[in-house]
Amino acid sequence: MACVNVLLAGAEGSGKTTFLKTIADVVVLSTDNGIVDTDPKAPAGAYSEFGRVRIDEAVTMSVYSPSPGVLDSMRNVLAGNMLGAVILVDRSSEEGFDDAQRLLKMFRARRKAPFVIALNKHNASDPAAEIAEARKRLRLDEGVPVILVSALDRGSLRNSLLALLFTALEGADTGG
Ligand SMILES: Nc1nc2c(ncn2[C@@H]2O[C@H](COP(=O)(O)OP(=O)(O)OP(=O)(O)O)[C@@H](O)[C@H]2O)c(=O)[nH]1
Ligand SMILES: [Mg+2]
Repeated sequence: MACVNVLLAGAEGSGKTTFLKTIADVVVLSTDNGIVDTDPKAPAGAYSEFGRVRIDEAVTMSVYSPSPGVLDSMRNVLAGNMLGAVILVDRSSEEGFDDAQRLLKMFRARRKAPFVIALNKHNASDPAAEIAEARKRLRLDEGVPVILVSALDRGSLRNSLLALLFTALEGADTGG
């Protein structure tokens, strides 16, 4: 059984906690006061949410979602054995894209780790336009997958994790 680490990053209110609660078998919240059951309302101060997702018989993913303050250190800690990141974007607010842009900048600066964009709270009536707009606004390279998700829909979240897995495997194949 392979277990890979994944970073789930997203601005405040983008849906990280909901994402984890929907897809993970177990979700815990780690704070300075120890590990406690997760709560949808984030506590004050630094914390990290963690969930384990069984993809199939062969692969389990450990998904870490740190609070913004600890994102930087968390990424360093995980850099050695992190598969990549799912960057969750709240599509419904103007700030959602700005926040995502900031995260992307920080992420790209550090390491060429693969990532995918998970577009949450989108308008499902025109998926192609949603994806095209996100690509343009986030200035994404061709190879970066954009997945439309709902943090309440397990299947869509699974798709985003699978997209990251495939992207990382492609990168490994080509040495990139
Ligand atoms: N309808 C709908 N609501 C969502 C979805 N994802 C998140 N929400 C709602 O958006 C709000 C914020 O979601 P959270 O999961 O708490 O977001 P978060 O990223 O953990 O936020 P912080 O912990 O504050 O950074 C909650 O009220 C959720 O119920 C979604 O896919 N669809
Ligand atoms: Mg949260």
